[in-house]
Amino acid sequence: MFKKILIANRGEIALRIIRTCKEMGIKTVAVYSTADKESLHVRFADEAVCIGPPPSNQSYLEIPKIIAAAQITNADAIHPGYGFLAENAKFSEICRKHDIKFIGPSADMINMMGDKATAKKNMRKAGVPVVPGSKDIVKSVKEGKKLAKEITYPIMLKATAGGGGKGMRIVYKEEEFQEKWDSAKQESAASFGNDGLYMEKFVDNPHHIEIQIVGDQYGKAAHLSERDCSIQRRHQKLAEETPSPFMTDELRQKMGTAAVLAAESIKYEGVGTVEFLVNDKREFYFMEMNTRIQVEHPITEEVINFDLIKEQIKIADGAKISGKNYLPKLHSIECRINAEDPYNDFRPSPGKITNLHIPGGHGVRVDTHVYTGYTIPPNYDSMIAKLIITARTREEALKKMKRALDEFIIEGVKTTIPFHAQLVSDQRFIDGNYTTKFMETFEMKQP
Ligand code: MV4
Repeated sequence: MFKKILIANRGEIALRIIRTCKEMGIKTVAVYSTADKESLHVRFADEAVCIGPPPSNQSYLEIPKIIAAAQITNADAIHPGYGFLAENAKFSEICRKHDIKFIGPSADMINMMGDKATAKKNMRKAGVPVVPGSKDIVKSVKEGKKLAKEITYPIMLKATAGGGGKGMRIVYKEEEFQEKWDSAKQESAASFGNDGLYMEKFVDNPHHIEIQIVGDQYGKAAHLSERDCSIQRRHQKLAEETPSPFMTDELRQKMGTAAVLAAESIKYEGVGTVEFLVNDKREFYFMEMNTRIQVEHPITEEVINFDLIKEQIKIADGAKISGKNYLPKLHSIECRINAEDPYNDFRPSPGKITNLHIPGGHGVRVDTHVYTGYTIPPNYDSMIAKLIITARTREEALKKMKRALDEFIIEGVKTTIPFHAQLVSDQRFIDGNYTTKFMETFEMKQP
């Protein structure tokens, strides 16, 4: 087993990884920018190395500095967390070349899943349901128009190097094909340095349901059931839950099997998430595969009583997985608490937390790195805490979530707590009757 793991990340996920490492008797190394000098991940790691000034591209994204930090502290593995370098194939490869175990997939695996058209081709070959569309990148407008006619409009153009909605366009009729093609290519080239586009039949009003999978180095994979991530705003997840209120036992069995098939077909190693679009007829289609631990992993941990970070570290160290699939025994909901103002278009609100009270009680978990007196730097993602509520039923979980949100005190900055309090009081949400379109018609009631 690893003796010392460097966590190439910050915030709540760095703390989350340090916690599991401590329980496993593994030493930890934190890396931090000067903006994070007073962060808890620095405080609770066994060692800490300053890797530069606040901007991410001069600190948390600086591969040479992170490798150097691992070398001077003699770390034998690096955990990338999520975001930053978690899905950076070059980083995975450079770790391998320096004989430092990257706790995540190989560079080839990251590249394969990072190229969306290639990922889809592999999934289709493996027999995983995919949205009807182009077999690969669309080479010209002429080819695109011909294919669009076959699969019928509306269609979606998507950036192969994309994800998270960038470089994506819906084309409703042939007349607008050229203009949508040009703008998707332009945005994709600007965002990813790659303007390759593929095409899919547009799935209207979909649910975003993802399946957690684990795979070991011996080609075995298993699933840990679903997370419904449909509550999103501008492709940012706001809240997630498991089980999905839209799920049925039959659909879970089919999606779980498809996700395991996806993982085993590419010999996926580590923890990963297979994202699906699900339409109102409960037909599901492969969307993307994420090769990292995700922000929302705690709700899965809570309903199957499992430490996913521990599993990830053990797999990286060569452990075999049991191969057992896990079904949810409880209900868990996560609200992402961001330092943003929900009454002002969710604009970021960094600054000093002058007073903090964290809710507690049965079934309440808060994953956070903030504390009273902590100053939220403006340089990074605005998420400051995850409030995870677990109960026997969805109804109980919703009541407990409302109570916990009302008890959650964060003063000195604006937060999205009032948004979540209104979300869990919204009849459509309470009825479990929502899709990815929910936020388009959600209005914050003024205080
Ligand atoms: C789609 C789609 C409808 N039809 N593909 C959004 C980002 C990326 N994950 C893929 N996305 C979508 N792909 C087809 N063929 C609708 C979306 C989509 C979406 C998907 C999941 C969660 C939120 C979303 C918000 C807008 C669009």
